[in-house]
Amino acid sequence: MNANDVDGLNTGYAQLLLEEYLDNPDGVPAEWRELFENGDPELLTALPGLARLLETLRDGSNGHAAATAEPARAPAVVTRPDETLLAAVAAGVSLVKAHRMHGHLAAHLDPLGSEPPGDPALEPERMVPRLTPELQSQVPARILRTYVPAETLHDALPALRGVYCGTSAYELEHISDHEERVWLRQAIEAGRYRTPLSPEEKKRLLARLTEVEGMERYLRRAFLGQKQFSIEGLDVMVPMLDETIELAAEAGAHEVVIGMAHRGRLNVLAHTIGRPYETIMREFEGERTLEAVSADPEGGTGDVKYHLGAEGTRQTTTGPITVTLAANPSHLEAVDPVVEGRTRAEQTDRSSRAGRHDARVAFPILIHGDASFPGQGIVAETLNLQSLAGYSTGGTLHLIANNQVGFTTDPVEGRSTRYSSDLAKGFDVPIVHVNADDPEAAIGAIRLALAFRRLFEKDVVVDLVGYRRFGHNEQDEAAYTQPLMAQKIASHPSVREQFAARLVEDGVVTQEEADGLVKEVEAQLREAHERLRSSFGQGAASPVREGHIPQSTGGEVVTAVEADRLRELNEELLRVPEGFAVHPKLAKQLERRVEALDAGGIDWGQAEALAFASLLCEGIPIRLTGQDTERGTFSHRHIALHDVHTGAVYKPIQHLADATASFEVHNSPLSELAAVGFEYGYSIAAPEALVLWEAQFGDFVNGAQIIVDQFLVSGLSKWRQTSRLTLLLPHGYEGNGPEHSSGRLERFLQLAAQENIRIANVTTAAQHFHLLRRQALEATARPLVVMTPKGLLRLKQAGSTLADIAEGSFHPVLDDSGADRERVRRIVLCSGKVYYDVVGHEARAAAESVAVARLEQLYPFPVRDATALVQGYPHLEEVVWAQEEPQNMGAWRAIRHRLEESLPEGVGLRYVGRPWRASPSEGYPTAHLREQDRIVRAALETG
Ligand SMILES: Cc1ncc(C[n+]2csc(CCOP(=O)(O)OP(=O)(O)O)c2C)c(N)n1
Repeated sequence: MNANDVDGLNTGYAQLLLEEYLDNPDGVPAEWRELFENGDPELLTALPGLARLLETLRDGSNGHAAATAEPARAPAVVTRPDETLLAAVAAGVSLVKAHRMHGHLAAHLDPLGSEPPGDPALEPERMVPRLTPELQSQVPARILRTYVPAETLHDALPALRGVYCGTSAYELEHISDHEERVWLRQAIEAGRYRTPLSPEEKKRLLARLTEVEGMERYLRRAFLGQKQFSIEGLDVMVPMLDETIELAAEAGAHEVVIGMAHRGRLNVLAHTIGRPYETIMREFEGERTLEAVSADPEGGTGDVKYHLGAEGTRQTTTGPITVTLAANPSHLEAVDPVVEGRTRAEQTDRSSRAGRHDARVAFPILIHGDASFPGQGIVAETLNLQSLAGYSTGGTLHLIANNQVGFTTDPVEGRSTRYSSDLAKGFDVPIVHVNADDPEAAIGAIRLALAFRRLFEKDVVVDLVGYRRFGHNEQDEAAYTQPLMAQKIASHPSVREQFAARLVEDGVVTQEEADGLVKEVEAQLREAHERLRSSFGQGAASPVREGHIPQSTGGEVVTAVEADRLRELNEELLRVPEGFAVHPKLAKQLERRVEALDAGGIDWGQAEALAFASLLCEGIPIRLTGQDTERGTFSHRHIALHDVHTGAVYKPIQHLADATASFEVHNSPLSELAAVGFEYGYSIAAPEALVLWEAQFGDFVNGAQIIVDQFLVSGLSKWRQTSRLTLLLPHGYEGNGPEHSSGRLERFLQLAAQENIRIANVTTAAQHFHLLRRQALEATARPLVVMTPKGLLRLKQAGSTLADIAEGSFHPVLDDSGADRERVRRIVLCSGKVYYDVVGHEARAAAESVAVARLEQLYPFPVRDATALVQGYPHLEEVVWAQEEPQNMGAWRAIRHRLEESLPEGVGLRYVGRPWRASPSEGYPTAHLREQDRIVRAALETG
């Protein structure tokens, strides 16, 4: 090592290494060890601070010292005063380090006063040598590399205890990024974000806490026994959100998107979003109101008041900002990825190429429960999205509303780790714990968190430790299960009471002023309630409306695209930059796409790419994600090309000359739940975009069942929230066993009602083309679930011609074009890939009285087309529904009655397929083949 090697390094870095060295001499690179032990005059000239320190050190041993769990005892071989001092320096450094690492163990985080466990590493008396006050006074703080204001170790120690073991605590030493760690240490120890509040700020804070408490108390009195999931015990959350919004706006956000559960939600609705008290009370009064109707669409079910979403505009010192509270189901934490997706959509400019992402524009906040944060896997899945290029939102503020109990479950029953937040440590994010009874510390935590997010664009966790003043809800008695805690809480003054008392004591407000605030808030609430009551019976409340969710979602859309246009797009989709080397085998496959336009045989991948490209030129942005989706699980898509020599990636679809919208495509992490939740969130915030998520195999979509059940299919009915989210679920029986066969079509059909979603299983590339375009272009947005093929992706017969896509349109039903109508007595009706098994079977030729037709759209059931189909055969005797899925799965049970309704008098309906089965398919390929053969023969066999 020479002086040149340290160009750009500063003394700080060298001293950090020295700290490491003192703690563990083998833990630093050999050249630095060499330097610390033997010195290098040139280098020492470059780093004078270090030189001075080394000089002191070289007078003694290597100075290594460590805390010990043993009680203090005299060091064995301390003979010279210098050596003792040297060892004291090392012990001092260890103490600084211990406070950073373990200070949280001695912090006073529990408002209910439980004693922290502490840690021996934090105790100066346990150090070797024993750090007497005299010895401490001889150690200059400057060489301890701490940022607390201090002259010596003696005054640094209480300062460190104040910072790390007070009502705030920090976990940051697990962070792998050195710069982030150093920044956090500096910010925390220098108290950069714990600046004392001004008297004005304190008064405002007291007023806010008074509003928060006042509202909960009023609601409890006025609506005795009704569920409100009171915030009390975590009241300070509302001023923390105020501060967050203020700082987010200052950093350039125009929207804050919040996801939270039941706890404190009504308070957040009123105070953070700004919904008038009346509208909240109206829901308690059970009146159907304008607001209630807007959340309870015609024919929809609506939802309970603590699930409803809301949006408001807040004034900040920087200007107005939109604050959105996402609607969410009871399923705790399920909204997390939805909020992330929503935020990402807000942050994305979708006008060209790959889209432009600017994380400053919107800010996500997730408020978690202390029991649900460690318990629900979706939290980990969501945390894993934070730094992925296709998913990042530039850092989320995670606020754990930690009331130290989950319903009736104590923390020891609910998690295996000390803190509720521990999971987050694995995601390299800082964690700040703060006592909810110290509002100033809580505000300080937010200031630090937001500064960190702004600088590093990463998530931050604030674990707000409070309590729950009452039961889980207002009908529960907390003392049944947490009697001691309940007893403590009963005599524990509220945060408002404590803060008011402090401000009175400090002379910031008078007792009269503090009491006056309480009266004022109560008067406001009473007035709002009276206004509401007097509006009853005066026609202000809307009458109950009977009705239905708009049923006509099948509007006419032109999905065909001119042949010339398609040729141009096809060419552009194959164009790569000069010198870009596509894998030769792949290049050959892609070249076939040129021939296919003339010779036929446009396959799925090509049809899809053309559908996407044409939409981009019509200004429709597209976002496509899924596991390995860029290539496609079945190697059929190849939307991203990789240079075989350089590894460079090029996506021709992002370079179309006439595109006026963006094409985002990302391989997703190996997640279904958060991955689908994210896309759902994205799709509701980007209603103009075609957002698609592809399952690796359709079977895996059940990993996202909560998002499907609670958002995708029911969001419209509950919250009037719908989207164009399109799920591509590879489905079809090809002998790959129980887990690679079924996209669980039956589940989606069971969940389909009131035209909430669309479900299709198409059999040609052209149908896929038209289906996708229709989904993007139709005026009425609805989620679409597509059972996509595997084998058909390249099956010749499933390929299409240029004319099919240039002139055609989407057909919900495909008739048998080769059938002799006079001869046909039976229609075998099927859906999806089994069609090719039927028409390709050796028994097909002999079955002349059989027509084979396809149901391509399963929901909404195409009544008109199905009726026309059967009416087209004058001598029809029966319809056989043939499916490869077991009888309790697939489409049969959901569409049986629909088919019956479409059949003329005297025409029978019969089922052919696998029998009732507990598992979707056979595990053995030969058993599969035998079963497929049996099904097809049964469908075709006549006489
Ligand atoms: C996925 C899921 N499982 C179970 C429940 C039932 N449940 C409702 S609240 C609750 C306790 C939540 O505790 P915590 O996360 O600490 O939030 P708190 O209610 O204490 O604010 C439970 C288990 C639920 N809503 N969601």
